[in-house]
Amino acid sequence: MSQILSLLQFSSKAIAVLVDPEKFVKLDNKTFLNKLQFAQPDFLFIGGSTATRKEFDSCIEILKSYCKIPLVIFPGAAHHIHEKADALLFLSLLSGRNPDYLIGHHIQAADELDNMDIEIIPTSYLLIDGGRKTSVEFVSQTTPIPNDQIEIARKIALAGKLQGKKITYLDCGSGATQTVPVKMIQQVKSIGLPLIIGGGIRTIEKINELHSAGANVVVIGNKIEEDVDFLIDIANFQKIKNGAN
Ligand code: 1GP
Repeated sequence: MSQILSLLQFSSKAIAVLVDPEKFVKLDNKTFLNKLQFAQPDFLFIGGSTATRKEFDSCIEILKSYCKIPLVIFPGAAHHIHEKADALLFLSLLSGRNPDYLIGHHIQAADELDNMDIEIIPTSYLLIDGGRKTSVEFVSQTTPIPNDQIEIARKIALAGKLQGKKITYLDCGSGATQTVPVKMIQQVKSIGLPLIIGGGIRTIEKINELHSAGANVVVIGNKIEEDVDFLIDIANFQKIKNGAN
Protein backbone atom coordinates (compact mmCIF):
# COMPACT_ATOMS: atom_id res chain seq x y z
CA MET A 1 0.00 0.00 0.00
CA SER A 2 2.94 2.38 0.29
CA GLN A 3 4.06 2.11 -3.30
CA ILE A 4 3.99 5.81 -4.19
CA LEU A 5 5.72 6.81 -0.96
CA SER A 6 8.54 4.38 -1.80
CA LEU A 7 8.77 5.83 -5.30
CA LEU A 8 8.96 9.37 -3.88
CA GLN A 9 11.47 8.26 -1.29
CA PHE A 10 13.85 6.47 -3.62
CA SER A 11 13.73 9.04 -6.42
CA SER A 12 16.62 11.43 -6.37
CA LYS A 13 15.88 13.34 -9.55
CA ALA A 14 12.17 13.06 -10.05
CA ILE A 15 9.94 15.50 -11.88
CA ALA A 16 6.26 16.00 -11.16
CA VAL A 17 4.09 17.88 -13.62
CA LEU A 18 1.37 19.79 -11.78
CA VAL A 19 -2.00 19.90 -13.50
CA ASP A 20 -4.51 22.45 -12.27
CA PRO A 21 -7.99 20.99 -13.07
CA GLU A 22 -9.55 24.43 -13.41
CA LYS A 23 -7.12 25.34 -16.21
CA PHE A 24 -6.94 21.81 -17.65
CA VAL A 25 -10.62 21.70 -18.57
CA LYS A 26 -10.25 24.94 -20.56
CA LEU A 27 -7.02 23.90 -22.27
CA ASP A 28 -6.24 22.37 -25.67
CA ASN A 29 -6.05 18.97 -23.99
CA LYS A 30 -4.90 16.99 -27.01
CA THR A 31 -1.63 18.88 -27.51
CA PHE A 32 -0.94 18.84 -23.80
CA LEU A 33 -1.69 15.12 -23.44
CA ASN A 34 0.46 14.15 -26.42
CA LYS A 35 3.42 16.11 -25.12
CA LEU A 36 2.86 14.80 -21.62
CA GLN A 37 2.94 11.24 -22.90
CA PHE A 38 6.18 12.03 -24.73
CA ALA A 39 7.77 13.67 -21.65
CA GLN A 40 6.90 10.81 -19.25
CA PRO A 41 7.45 12.73 -16.00
CA ASP A 42 7.81 10.56 -12.90
CA PHE A 43 4.56 11.82 -11.37
CA LEU A 44 1.48 13.82 -12.20
CA PHE A 45 0.31 16.02 -9.36
CA ILE A 46 -3.31 17.15 -9.61
CA GLY A 47 -4.33 20.19 -7.63
CA GLY A 48 -5.27 23.83 -7.51
CA SER A 49 -6.58 26.16 -4.87
CA THR A 50 -10.00 26.81 -6.39
CA ALA A 51 -11.00 23.84 -8.61
CA THR A 52 -14.60 22.64 -8.32
CA ARG A 53 -15.38 18.96 -7.75
CA LYS A 54 -16.67 18.66 -11.32
CA GLU A 55 -13.45 20.09 -12.80
CA PHE A 56 -11.39 17.93 -10.48
CA ASP A 57 -13.24 14.69 -11.31
CA SER A 58 -13.19 15.19 -15.05
CA CYS A 59 -9.47 16.10 -15.00
CA ILE A 60 -8.59 12.88 -13.13
CA GLU A 61 -10.78 10.73 -15.35
CA ILE A 62 -9.25 12.11 -18.56
CA LEU A 63 -5.68 11.80 -17.29
CA LYS A 64 -6.23 8.30 -15.93
CA SER A 65 -7.74 7.07 -19.16
CA TYR A 66 -4.92 8.59 -21.17
CA CYS A 67 -1.68 7.72 -19.40
CA LYS A 68 -0.08 5.43 -16.85
CA ILE A 69 2.03 8.04 -15.06
CA PRO A 70 1.47 7.76 -11.27
CA LEU A 71 -1.24 10.23 -10.38
CA VAL A 72 -0.94 11.96 -7.03
CA ILE A 73 -3.54 14.33 -5.63
CA PHE A 74 -2.14 17.58 -4.26
CA PRO A 75 -5.38 18.79 -2.69
CA GLY A 76 -6.45 22.35 -2.15
CA ALA A 77 -9.68 21.46 -0.36
CA ALA A 78 -11.70 18.58 1.15
CA HIS A 79 -13.50 17.79 -2.12
CA HIS A 80 -10.25 17.19 -4.02
CA ILE A 81 -10.38 13.43 -3.71
CA HIS A 82 -10.93 10.69 -6.27
CA GLU A 83 -10.73 6.92 -6.10
CA LYS A 84 -8.94 6.61 -9.44
CA ALA A 85 -5.87 8.47 -8.17
CA ASP A 86 -2.88 6.42 -7.04
CA ALA A 87 -2.15 8.49 -3.94
CA LEU A 88 -3.08 11.64 -2.07
CA LEU A 89 -0.69 13.94 -0.25
CA PHE A 90 -2.55 14.45 3.04
CA LEU A 91 -1.18 17.96 3.49
CA SER A 92 -1.03 19.82 6.77
CA LEU A 93 -0.11 23.45 6.19
CA LEU A 94 2.30 23.55 9.13
CA SER A 95 3.81 26.95 8.28
CA GLY A 96 0.43 28.56 8.97
CA ARG A 97 -1.99 28.75 11.86
CA ASN A 98 -5.23 28.32 9.98
CA PRO A 99 -7.06 25.36 11.60
CA ASP A 100 -8.94 24.63 8.37
CA TYR A 101 -5.67 23.72 6.64
CA LEU A 102 -4.14 22.05 9.70
CA ILE A 103 -7.03 19.66 10.42
CA GLY A 104 -10.41 21.03 9.23
CA HIS A 105 -10.49 19.85 5.60
CA HIS A 106 -8.96 16.56 6.75
CA ILE A 107 -11.90 15.83 9.03
CA GLN A 108 -14.36 16.60 6.24
CA ALA A 109 -12.58 14.18 3.89
CA ALA A 110 -11.71 11.44 6.41
CA ASP A 111 -14.64 9.02 6.01
CA GLU A 112 -14.66 9.23 2.25
CA LEU A 113 -10.91 8.68 2.07
CA ASP A 114 -11.04 5.76 4.47
CA ASN A 115 -13.43 3.98 2.10
CA MET A 116 -11.21 4.50 -0.94
CA ASP A 117 -8.41 2.25 -2.03
CA ILE A 118 -5.83 4.99 -2.52
CA GLU A 119 -2.54 5.54 -0.74
CA ILE A 120 -2.65 8.37 1.79
CA ILE A 121 0.70 10.07 2.45
CA PRO A 122 0.85 12.28 5.58
CA THR A 123 2.74 15.36 4.39
CA SER A 124 4.18 18.44 6.10
CA TYR A 125 3.38 21.34 3.78
CA LEU A 126 5.36 24.56 4.26
CA LEU A 127 4.70 27.70 2.32
CA ILE A 128 7.86 29.76 1.68
CA ASP A 129 7.97 33.36 0.51
CA GLY A 130 8.63 33.27 -3.23
CA GLY A 131 8.69 37.00 -3.96
CA ARG A 132 5.00 37.58 -4.63
CA LYS A 133 1.64 36.86 -3.06
CA THR A 134 0.38 33.58 -4.51
CA SER A 135 -3.11 32.11 -4.55
CA VAL A 136 -2.27 29.51 -1.90
CA GLU A 137 -1.26 32.30 0.48
CA PHE A 138 -4.46 34.19 -0.22
CA VAL A 139 -6.81 31.20 -0.14
CA SER A 140 -5.27 29.69 3.02
CA GLN A 141 -5.02 33.11 4.69
CA THR A 142 -1.60 32.21 6.07
CA THR A 143 1.76 33.98 6.02
CA PRO A 144 4.64 32.23 4.25
CA ILE A 145 7.99 31.65 5.98
CA PRO A 146 10.51 34.38 4.97
CA ASN A 147 12.99 32.73 2.62
CA ASP A 148 16.00 33.58 4.83
CA GLN A 149 14.45 31.92 7.91
CA ILE A 150 16.04 28.56 7.31
CA GLU A 151 15.98 27.41 10.95
CA ILE A 152 12.25 28.10 11.22
CA ALA A 153 11.62 25.93 8.17
CA ARG A 154 13.85 23.14 9.52
CA LYS A 155 12.19 23.15 12.96
CA ILE A 156 8.68 23.08 11.51
CA ALA A 157 9.62 20.19 9.20
CA LEU A 158 11.20 18.34 12.14
CA ALA A 159 8.07 18.85 14.27
CA GLY A 160 6.07 17.45 11.34
CA LYS A 161 8.33 14.41 11.23
CA LEU A 162 7.85 13.84 14.97
CA GLN A 163 4.08 14.05 14.42
CA GLY A 164 4.40 11.19 11.93
CA LYS A 165 4.47 12.97 8.58
CA LYS A 166 6.25 10.86 5.96
CA ILE A 167 7.37 13.57 3.58
CA THR A 168 8.06 17.32 3.53
CA TYR A 169 6.83 19.66 0.78
CA LEU A 170 8.36 23.15 0.56
CA ASP A 171 6.37 25.35 -1.81
CA CYS A 172 6.79 28.95 -2.92
CA GLY A 173 3.34 28.72 -4.53
CA SER A 174 2.35 28.71 -8.15
CA GLY A 175 3.85 31.52 -10.21
CA ALA A 176 6.40 32.52 -7.56
CA THR A 177 9.23 34.73 -8.82
CA GLN A 178 11.82 33.03 -6.58
CA THR A 179 12.24 29.33 -5.80
CA VAL A 180 12.98 27.71 -2.42
CA PRO A 181 16.62 28.61 -1.56
CA VAL A 182 19.25 25.88 -1.83
CA LYS A 183 20.37 26.38 1.80
CA MET A 184 16.84 25.87 3.05
CA ILE A 185 16.52 22.66 1.02
CA GLN A 186 19.80 21.36 2.47
CA GLN A 187 18.79 22.12 6.07
CA VAL A 188 15.29 20.71 5.77
CA LYS A 189 16.66 17.60 4.05
CA SER A 190 18.89 17.02 7.09
CA ILE A 191 15.86 15.90 9.14
CA GLY A 192 15.84 12.70 7.09
CA LEU A 193 12.53 12.80 5.21
CA PRO A 194 12.03 12.83 1.45
CA LEU A 195 11.55 16.31 0.07
CA ILE A 196 9.28 17.79 -2.61
CA ILE A 197 10.05 21.31 -3.87
CA GLY A 198 7.70 23.50 -5.90
CA GLY A 199 6.90 27.03 -6.95
CA GLY A 200 8.47 29.21 -9.63
CA ILE A 201 10.65 26.51 -11.27
CA ARG A 202 11.00 27.41 -14.93
CA THR A 203 14.29 26.00 -16.30
CA ILE A 204 16.15 22.70 -16.52
CA GLU A 205 19.16 24.41 -14.86
CA LYS A 206 16.97 25.23 -11.85
CA ILE A 207 15.64 21.67 -11.73
CA ASN A 208 19.23 20.36 -11.65
CA GLU A 209 20.20 22.85 -8.94
CA LEU A 210 17.28 21.88 -6.70
CA HIS A 211 17.87 18.15 -7.18
CA SER A 212 21.54 18.61 -6.29
CA ALA A 213 20.51 20.50 -3.13
CA GLY A 214 18.48 17.48 -1.98
CA ALA A 215 15.02 17.66 -3.57
CA ASN A 216 13.72 14.17 -4.33
CA VAL A 217 10.97 15.60 -6.51
CA VAL A 218 10.58 19.01 -8.15
CA VAL A 219 7.17 20.20 -9.27
CA ILE A 220 6.54 22.20 -12.45
CA GLY A 221 3.17 23.83 -13.08
CA ASN A 222 3.02 27.38 -14.39
CA LYS A 223 5.90 27.09 -16.85
CA ILE A 224 4.12 24.32 -18.76
CA GLU A 225 0.82 26.21 -18.72
CA GLU A 226 2.62 29.11 -20.40
CA ASP A 227 4.79 27.05 -22.72
CA VAL A 228 3.63 23.50 -23.37
CA ASP A 229 6.87 22.83 -25.26
CA PHE A 230 8.72 22.82 -21.95
CA LEU A 231 7.45 19.22 -21.83
CA ILE A 232 9.92 18.49 -24.66
CA ASP A 233 12.76 19.77 -22.46
CA ILE A 234 11.46 17.52 -19.69
CA ALA A 235 11.41 14.59 -22.13
CA ASN A 236 15.11 15.19 -22.85
CA PHE A 237 15.88 15.51 -19.15
CA GLN A 238 14.14 12.19 -18.49
CA LYS A 239 15.95 10.50 -21.35
CA ILE A 240 19.37 11.59 -20.09
CA LYS A 241 18.48 10.67 -16.51
CA ASN A 242 17.15 7.23 -17.37
CA GLY A 243 19.99 6.55 -19.78
CA ALA A 244 22.47 7.44 -17.06
CA ASN A 245 20.86 5.14 -14.46
C1 1GP B 1 3.57 23.33 -6.83
O1 1GP B 1 2.98 25.49 -6.51
C2 1GP B 1 3.85 24.68 -7.22
O2 1GP B 1 4.17 23.08 -5.65
C3 1GP B 1 3.80 24.89 -8.67
O3 1GP B 1 4.39 26.09 -8.91
O4 1GP B 1 3.14 26.66 -10.94
O5 1GP B 1 5.11 28.02 -10.20
O6 1GP B 1 5.43 25.73 -11.13
P1 1GP B 1 4.54 26.65 -10.40
